[in-house]
Amino acid sequence: MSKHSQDTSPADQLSALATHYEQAQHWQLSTLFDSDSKRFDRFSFEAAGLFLDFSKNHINDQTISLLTDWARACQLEEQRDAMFRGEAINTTEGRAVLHTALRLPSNAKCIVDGKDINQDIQSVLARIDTFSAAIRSGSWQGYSGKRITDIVNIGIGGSDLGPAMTCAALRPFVQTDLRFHFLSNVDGHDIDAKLNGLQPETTLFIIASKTFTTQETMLNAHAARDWFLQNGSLSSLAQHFVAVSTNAKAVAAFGIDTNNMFPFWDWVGGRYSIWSAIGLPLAIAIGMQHFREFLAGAHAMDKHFQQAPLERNMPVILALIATWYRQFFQTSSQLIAPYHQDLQLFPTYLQQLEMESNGKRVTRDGKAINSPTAPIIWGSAGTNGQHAYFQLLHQGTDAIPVDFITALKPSHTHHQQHQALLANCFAQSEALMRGKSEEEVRIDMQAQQQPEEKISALLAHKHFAGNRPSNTLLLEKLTPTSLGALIALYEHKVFVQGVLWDINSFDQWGVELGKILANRILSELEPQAEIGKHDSSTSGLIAKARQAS
Ligand code: G6Q
Repeated sequence: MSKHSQDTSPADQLSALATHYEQAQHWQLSTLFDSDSKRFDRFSFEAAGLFLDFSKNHINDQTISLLTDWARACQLEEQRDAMFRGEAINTTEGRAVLHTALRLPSNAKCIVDGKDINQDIQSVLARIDTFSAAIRSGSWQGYSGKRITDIVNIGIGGSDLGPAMTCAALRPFVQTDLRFHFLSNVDGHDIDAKLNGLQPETTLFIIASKTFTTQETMLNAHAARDWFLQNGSLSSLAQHFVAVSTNAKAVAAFGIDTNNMFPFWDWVGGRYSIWSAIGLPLAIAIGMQHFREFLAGAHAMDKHFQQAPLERNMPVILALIATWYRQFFQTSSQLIAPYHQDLQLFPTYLQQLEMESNGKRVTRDGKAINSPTAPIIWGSAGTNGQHAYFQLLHQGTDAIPVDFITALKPSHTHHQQHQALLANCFAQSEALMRGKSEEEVRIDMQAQQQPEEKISALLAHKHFAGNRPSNTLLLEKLTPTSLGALIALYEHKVFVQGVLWDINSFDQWGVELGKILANRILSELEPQAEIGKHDSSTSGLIAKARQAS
């Protein structure tokens, strides 16, 4: 920490960083490695069971010092502590942000407005425990006396992505005689695809909606109810439909017994809700003991985030480096590359977490932000991406920072595949960083006795500029504990970036306009309905749909 970083303004720190960038933009990553044999040791550390190598980045000690000074000047530590204390930091919705309380140890206290909210949390967890155990053991039966074999989660956004991603990620821990399905899209094709082959007598529906008013979820829940009632009776609905919501009134109006409703609270944001009753499908899938390990993994990361110095604080380092690129190198996207097939949905999950949280252009006070904010988050499981879009990473015109994520120990016995997976993961970050000079291409081609004419023609095509940055995150193994820590790591990374940009990371007003217009257009799609005023494109499309119906 430089002497007065807490007393200087964020603007001062940014201008110091801008001056530093004048040099840093010319650094070659390969030279940084060649001139410092200890670079890996200096720019890597372990936290909450995860290991982060951030050495392949355009940073040196001074960069980290300037970036952490900037974070201090933005009062990161104070704002972090305010979140954990339960202050209403989601100012536009007047809400506290307390997903971290959901993963506290059972005996911890979390006093908010004079009340220990952990008592409520633990009592919901106890109900999840009882219910999930009953489904897993088969003591909870469908209307014909058979055990439940298929669980369909109906929800969207934060009420879908967390359960879907985690159930996929923890596949080896899922009870083998249970199948999980995630119905989210308001698209009949999705309903048909998900319900096809299911038997009403052995199917449980979890209607997951914080508000219990979301159009897609409500339409799909009613479709599922109708499908069920073709065979089952109204009186048996309680054995086949449960709800996860904050809205008991709407749950009862839908016809679900509120005894079968698992509540959560308005201080749990949708995209931060996997730790709440929204995690019910995961608890059923992996059992309560594993679900508690998942919560404990996240809690370990919470402690690290609260206690570690900023220079050795994993979410802080991830956030600072990502913001360094976005703000100064003007990178526009960030690739998430999990080299673990079970993490295939993790990039999609992070897409919501980062882009919905920090895809904003005004500060918490509503003033315009003069720098780029959240980048585009994208990605899919490696090695598949290597045979598709990695070409652009290596030789395209944009530099795209990558987070490689892999596990040192697999949950399978295919040793050769595992070694090949790791080799590819490490090779990609090396290739992106080091590249291949024209001279190296020439030497290779000459060694293969290629004619000079061909060498000249292909030199530019086979050249890799390199100097492309990445982080590598290593998990010992993908387990409930390490997955919990991994998700919490990115949650806090997003929080830190929100602080740096002075964004409210916990609202999402940008999704409202489309919802309102969709409702208006919905009524206009009816054949006789009057079509309101639209641009010619929208009116033309509505007319086309009406002609086709
Ligand atoms: C998440 C968002 C959003 C939300 C969905 C579903 O942070 O708020 O993705 O989770 O719109 O909302 P409901 O749970 O209320 O149906």
